[in-house]
Amino acid sequence: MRSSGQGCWVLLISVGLCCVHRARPRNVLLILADDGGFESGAYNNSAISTPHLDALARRSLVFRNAFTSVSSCSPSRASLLTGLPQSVVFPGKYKSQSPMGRTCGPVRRGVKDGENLSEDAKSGACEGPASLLAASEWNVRPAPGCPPLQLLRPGAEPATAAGPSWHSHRPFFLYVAFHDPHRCGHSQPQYGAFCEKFGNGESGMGRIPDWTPQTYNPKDVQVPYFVPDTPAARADLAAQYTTIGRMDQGIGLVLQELRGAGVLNDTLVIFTSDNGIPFPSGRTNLYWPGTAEPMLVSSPEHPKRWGQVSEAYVSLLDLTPTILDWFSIPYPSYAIFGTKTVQLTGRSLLPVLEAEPLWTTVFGSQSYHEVTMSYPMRSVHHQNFHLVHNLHFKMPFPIDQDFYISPTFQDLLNRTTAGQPTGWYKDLHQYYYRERWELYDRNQDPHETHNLAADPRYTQVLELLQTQLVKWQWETHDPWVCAPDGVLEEKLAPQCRPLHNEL
Ligand SMILES: [Ca+2]
Repeated sequence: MRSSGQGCWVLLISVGLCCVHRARPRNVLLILADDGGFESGAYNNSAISTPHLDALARRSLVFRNAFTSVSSCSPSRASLLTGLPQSVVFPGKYKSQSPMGRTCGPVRRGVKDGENLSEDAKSGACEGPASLLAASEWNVRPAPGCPPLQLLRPGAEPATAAGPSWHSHRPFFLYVAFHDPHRCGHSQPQYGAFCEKFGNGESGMGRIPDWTPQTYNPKDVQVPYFVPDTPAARADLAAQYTTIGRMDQGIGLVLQELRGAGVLNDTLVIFTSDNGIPFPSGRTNLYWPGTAEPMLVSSPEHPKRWGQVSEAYVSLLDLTPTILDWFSIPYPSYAIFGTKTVQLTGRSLLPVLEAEPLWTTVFGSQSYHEVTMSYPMRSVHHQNFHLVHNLHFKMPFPIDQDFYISPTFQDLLNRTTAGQPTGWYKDLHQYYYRERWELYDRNQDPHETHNLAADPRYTQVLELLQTQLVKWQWETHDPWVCAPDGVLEEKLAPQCRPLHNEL
């Protein structure tokens, strides 16, 4: 499947192993949606058709409490690939100047215009998966002098066409990151708010030959609680559903390729998304809609867990240790800030494939989305409680260009200024102006609308979660650990020095 506009980009990394003694190599396929949520049959949405995700879920452990650690595209991917929170990765590479660079911090993320080609590819050996792909920033193409990879090519004969590459003795880590279902109305409005028309065969839209578009009646979509129930938002969701269908069919092609090549039963397949859906309280927020993610983990070695649901609280930060463990690769030891050795704070998910753990805590952090959107937040989920620390709570919450122009938000603005009912669970004033501490009991208040931080009955809970949060910030070398009422001074021993700024 060809991708829209900026398209999907595929990163293929061969993994050199020294310690694995299997007759056949273990592989990993990591599939990432861009701004994807729970719009799939796998998560009980009966209004959308996602047969390939649903089939994958039947071979997966389905996580109900999976969270991204940061609610923005690039920082999320940087965290995913490093296993480190965004507050570590981005300041480590860029200080605080350019948080939205389209790179992934200090990580060598693969191949870009040949500069990071594998040694195999440079030599023209064309052996092993690493030599087969060269990805420019947004597109995929064969490495120079190497045969084209059949993956995603319409009409390919899967097993034989994939050829000797898949039969290499070398294991692979295949990272397939779709552009769908990201919005594109701000950049390519001619294709629709979600580029849902791109490639559908209509005049001027081009045709993606291996995509059968699915269209939806706005009356039929399921409107999440955090989205206004208005005709504009329903039309927006219907467009989103169409692009999720495009991704779903793409996932089917990828899985069919691996199946045809005979490697699916050696491959750990993970599906998740980088951040919440691009609607109010979603992407760029640390509320539940901004950070809760679908996560399917399909292990061919753990069929007893197929189709089961895990309640464990897990994070995208857990994927790096999971993948390293799958390959029996020791965790890396290196420093970003001078002599401070970074540590993976995530946990391998492989034990969860054996038995349900009692994991109840995950952390989140957000500093920027666009460079003008400095609104640092930190959060912790602990059991049913969710704490958000809004460090810049005196400022209005910032809105990104992409979301601002969306039909849903424009309709919300117009209705608000016209004094009309918004059909929304909040109002704009509440959305823009937030308390410094927000504490929610998601058992009693799943929509996170009743802030308990100032309720004396929850003082102990508040203090427990605050303690957990600041401990995690110190452990992860968070430069914002003292904000907003102190300054981090690091000479001699790191400590917070008071600002006396009346906070
Ligand atoms: Ca994203």
